[in-house]
Amino acid sequence: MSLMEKFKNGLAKTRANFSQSLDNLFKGKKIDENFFEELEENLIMSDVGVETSLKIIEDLKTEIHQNKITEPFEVKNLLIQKMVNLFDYQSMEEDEEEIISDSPHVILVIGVNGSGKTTTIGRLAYRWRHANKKVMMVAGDTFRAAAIEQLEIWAQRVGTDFIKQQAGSDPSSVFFDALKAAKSRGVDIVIGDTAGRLHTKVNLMEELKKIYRVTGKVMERVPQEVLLVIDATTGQNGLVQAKKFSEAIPVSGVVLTKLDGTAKGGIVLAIKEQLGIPVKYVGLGEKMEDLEIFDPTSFVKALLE
Ligand SMILES: Nc1nc2c(ncn2[C@@H]2O[C@H](COP(=O)(O)OP(=O)(O)O)[C@@H](O)[C@H]2O)c(=O)[nH]1
Ligand SMILES: [Mg+2]
Repeated sequence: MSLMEKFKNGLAKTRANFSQSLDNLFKGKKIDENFFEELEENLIMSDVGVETSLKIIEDLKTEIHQNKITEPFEVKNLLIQKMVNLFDYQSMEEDEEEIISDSPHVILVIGVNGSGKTTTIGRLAYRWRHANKKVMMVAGDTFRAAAIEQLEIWAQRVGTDFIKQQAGSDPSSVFFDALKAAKSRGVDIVIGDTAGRLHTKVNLMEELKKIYRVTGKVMERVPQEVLLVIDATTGQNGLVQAKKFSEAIPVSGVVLTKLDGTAKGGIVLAIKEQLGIPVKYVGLGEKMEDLEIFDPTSFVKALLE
């Protein structure tokens, strides 16, 4: 199945909501203020976000004027183009290859409870195992015993190394041990879980900073990747929470989970605009294989075409 087909399947709900209402608009008779108002409303309803929607509309107006476009159906391709252009980055397919020459490659996974961190770690590990990489998972969410057990089950399923300590222990000490072990065992990729309890608690943010520092010390460089996991179904609210995390440590990419469960896939565009962080992976279902590299063109086309 092509990436676009996978996106189409996973985005069934969003597509039903988003593209159908837009399609009606594009079948209309003329491009007037009403047309733009409806388009704006549709974008905002789809969680694209107010600012981002306004920016898209403004750009569209300019281009429609410049290109003397008069038929609503012609706006559709223009809109697709605008949306793709919002992501001024390449998908990370190539980056993923580079990782191989750079081991142990450390990936920290952060975000609020329930966003899908542990599931994402399991799926990332699964991807890497398929590429014949030696993977280690680190049980850095020491706040709850259940979190450690949940990750251990993933480690067994996927077949990775697994480093844990008792519940309640200092997460940076778990990372310290894990990273030392990763170096001596020749691990290619270390994927670390972290706690996600109440993002407003200062000590959680301090904890993340400490993990970041400890990694720097043991590896003599900061983590190559800090992935912030956001639950797409929480919409604009999820974005506000995510901002707090990205203030604590530098985030290199977003993993947007549960896109299959929301009718508002536009959140992908809002993330880039509001957080300025590239979306690197998206979760499109509950299975082990349902984590995909995010590719802007396939994504936007799957959404609208
Ligand atoms: N439908 C769907 N469910 C997901 C996805 N990613 C995670 N989940 C579910 O979200 C719930 C919370 O995930 P978990 O990894 O435990 O979140 P954590 O608290 O951040 O570690 C679990 O029931 C997962 O199965 C996804 O992409 N799609
Ligand atoms: Mg978890």
